[in-house]
Amino acid sequence: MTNDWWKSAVVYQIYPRSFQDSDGDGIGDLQGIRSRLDHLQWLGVDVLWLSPIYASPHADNGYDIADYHAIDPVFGTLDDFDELLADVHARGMKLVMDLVVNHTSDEHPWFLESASSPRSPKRDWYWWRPPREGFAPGDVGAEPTNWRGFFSGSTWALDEESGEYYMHLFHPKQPDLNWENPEVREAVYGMMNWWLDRGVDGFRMDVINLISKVLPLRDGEPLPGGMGNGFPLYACGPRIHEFLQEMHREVFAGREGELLTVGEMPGVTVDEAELFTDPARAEVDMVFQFEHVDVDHGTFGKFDPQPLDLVRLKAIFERWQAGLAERGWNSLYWDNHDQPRVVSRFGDDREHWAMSAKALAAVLHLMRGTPYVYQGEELGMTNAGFSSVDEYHDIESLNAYDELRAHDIPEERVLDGLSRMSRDNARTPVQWDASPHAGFTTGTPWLPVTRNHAWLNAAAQRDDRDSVASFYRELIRLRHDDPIVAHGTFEMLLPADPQVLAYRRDHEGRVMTVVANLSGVGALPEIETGTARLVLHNLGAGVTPGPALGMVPLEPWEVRVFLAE
Ligand code: TEU
Repeated sequence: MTNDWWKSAVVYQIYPRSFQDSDGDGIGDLQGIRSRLDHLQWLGVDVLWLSPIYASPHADNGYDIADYHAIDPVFGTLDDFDELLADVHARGMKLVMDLVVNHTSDEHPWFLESASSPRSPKRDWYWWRPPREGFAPGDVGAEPTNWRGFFSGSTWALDEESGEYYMHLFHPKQPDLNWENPEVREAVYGMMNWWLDRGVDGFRMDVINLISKVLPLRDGEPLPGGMGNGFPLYACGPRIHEFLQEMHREVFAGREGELLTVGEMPGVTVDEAELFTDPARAEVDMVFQFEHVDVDHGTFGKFDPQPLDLVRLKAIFERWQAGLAERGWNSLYWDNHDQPRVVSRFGDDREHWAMSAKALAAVLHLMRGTPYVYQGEELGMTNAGFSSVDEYHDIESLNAYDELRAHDIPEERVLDGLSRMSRDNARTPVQWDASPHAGFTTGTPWLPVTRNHAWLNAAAQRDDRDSVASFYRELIRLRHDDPIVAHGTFEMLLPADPQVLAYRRDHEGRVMTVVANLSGVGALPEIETGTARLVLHNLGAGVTPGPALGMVPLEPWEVRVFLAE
């Protein structure tokens, strides 16, 4: 296997809580995943990425880990894990774990020891600070810095016992580890090697670009609403490359060609990503950037979504494709457990549901990079359609509701933003069939199944060669079979066209042209494809589209892929 085998691989993300329940408790589990491996093998994916399955109090659905060496009982046991891993390997697939080491749970023994006393030998495993000078513990403004956290509110929580504060960029039950402490790094590397020695094939690294903070800790620039922007003081900090290169030496060295490592990096730039993913620097194989999934954020952020500006989105893709063309590598994704469903977000989940799901899939999968398919995306699963705040579970959404309402944003507008952007949209159970809970559970699902599962489900699509799932399967096959997809160059076409996303791939004299009308009205892209043959389209198996482009309008949401040999 070559060291960069992942360039022609496709990764499938499983959010275990919502994938398949096997014991009727309404929560997905490891044995449930085992029962669905046929679907994943049929789809043709190469790698499975499991969102966290470790022991956790689930304050943030498992991204708050209390024991890195234990499987949470809701998901099963280490034996269940070993059985799943053996099945995945027997089927020729790989399995990577979610590595959450910017923070632990506040119920992790490391934190319990650290918080037990200011003189604890583990006090310096986390970020503890006295109140701001001139303030008493608990005073308004006493927090050591003015940073606003990812889930609203301060990034500091007060420990009444000691009168000191501890840092948490996310939920108060997710205290940040102090990576300046070599004991912390050594413990993390030891845990990572324990999982790799168990047979795991790599890691997705949760917010890994946040582990190096600028010292000394200080206030960020003021934000509207009275807090400060700490992000420049903890994102891609001064020692981040040093830490990742040390991690590579201590964990990945000697395992080249076997593993896949992807760093989730909020706010990462193309230039930074080139450094992180340059193979010569031995840091990570690829990163998850956020520019294309932040493109529709409005005045008050994510929950103020704006209509898609396709020209802006194309410029983002073009910049990332060009920036990592020579050195480094892109990941390619629309969906994950933090993002709304792309067919509802950037497509049309009503009149042109299947066409738009397929067109969005094609333009992503045929770019240069490693594609990630999030569970249910291959079915064209849609947003949940929640209308009341009581239907939401996600801590980010619930905190955002409280914060926005506290700033007198009308409830109707807040609920509209939640219904379109909440992470819960991605966390409804996978829709396997038309039965009462879509075949996900025989119990009561922890989050309700979306009603359209009656017709939108895997069983209805598996044997339909025109289904969304069959289209994803064809895209994955194309990546496996034709090197132009993984290794071809990339050139964006029609950059200023507000409807059409088109680009050209070139490999050893062969040229692939992808042209997609990402709008609900007809388009007439000025693109000549000469004698190229049509190798893929989304008009249905029984349809033969008209002659080469430049002469024939594209239907709403029509995508065509041409190949000139
Ligand atoms: O997400 C990191 C992150 O940046 C998210 O907060 C994301 O920006 C936001 O949810 C998008 O609206 C990772 C995990 O993927 C997420 O599920 C966790 O909640 C978070 O880290 C803390 O571990």
